[in-house]
Amino acid sequence: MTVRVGVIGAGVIGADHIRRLSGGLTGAVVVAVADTDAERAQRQASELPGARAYGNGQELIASQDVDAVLVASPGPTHEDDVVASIAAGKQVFCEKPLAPTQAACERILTAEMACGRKLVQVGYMRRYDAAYRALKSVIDDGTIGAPTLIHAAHRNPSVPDSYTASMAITDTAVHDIDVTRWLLGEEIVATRVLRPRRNSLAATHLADPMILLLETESGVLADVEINVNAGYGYDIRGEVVGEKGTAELGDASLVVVRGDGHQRSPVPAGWLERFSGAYDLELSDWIGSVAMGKATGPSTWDGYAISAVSDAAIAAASSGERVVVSLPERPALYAIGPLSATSGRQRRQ
Ligand code: ISE
Repeated sequence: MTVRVGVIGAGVIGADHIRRLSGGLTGAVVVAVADTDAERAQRQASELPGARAYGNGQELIASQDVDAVLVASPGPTHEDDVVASIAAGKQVFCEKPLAPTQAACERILTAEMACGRKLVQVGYMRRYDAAYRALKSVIDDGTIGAPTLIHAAHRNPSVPDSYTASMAITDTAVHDIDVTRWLLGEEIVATRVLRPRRNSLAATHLADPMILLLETESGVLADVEINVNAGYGYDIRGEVVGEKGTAELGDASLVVVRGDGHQRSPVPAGWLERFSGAYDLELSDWIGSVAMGKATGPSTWDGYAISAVSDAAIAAASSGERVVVSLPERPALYAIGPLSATSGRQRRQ
């Protein structure tokens, strides 16, 4: 079966997903492109044999020519298109965040639970990254013993002028929130935001960098540097400290150059470069899940649980206090199955 995909949002990540689905990946064809910028939608569609441009996502979702939907529009617009895809009974890949607030994610969760089957995969691609999978494997096999601490850094070289202060949490830190939950197989119960001296090179409306503290069910503490004006490159760090040892993400560069008394290795320029392999694998996984008729990977529950933490982190950033995360029990529809590379480990006893 070749999955006929409709893509909503032809911006940077949407165009990259179209390129992947139309180029190297097998099993899918992009037959429709929607964007609020009609010219951009038309330009993308014109480069895809037989594809059609749409002015909005709702028409694309309703099209009989579309088997599955990929939502890559800005986060605040995700909810309507994901809910419409669920109502149409179509599997949908939604770029992160599922939605920028817990309330919006709850409406998606309610719609999918009413439908009675999982149709949504959320684009938390780090679960498909080879380095993060190797890190998770070391934790899961007990090599370092029970985790106690995580030290992480999420550094962007810069961000566009459209990047708002809250996006440091709802658009950037959400990856670290998800990967902490996934690596440890448990939820985050409280958070705090610490602010160092502000980076004078950051845009005046951004309080950058920050330290996001995440406290998990079993008491693990994760400290995450969120730094979106690092300048030198796109640098993702992660070290898990266990009772018997530590495990750390390896260096992202593939080469070390030595000469004239120095050695140097390149730092990725951005997230598309650093996580290229992960994007391929997550989309390939999604296409396979559509062909099988069963959504896998990061679910609506993951998107909802992450939004609960990001809402709490936004409150913590404002108050400077520790904020408890408000999260109900995980519904049966989203029970964690056997250990898998993307669903997370059984809850830590
Ligand atoms: C962007 O939307 C991403 O998802 C990147 O992975 C993240 O590093 C960046 O900060 C976000 O703006």
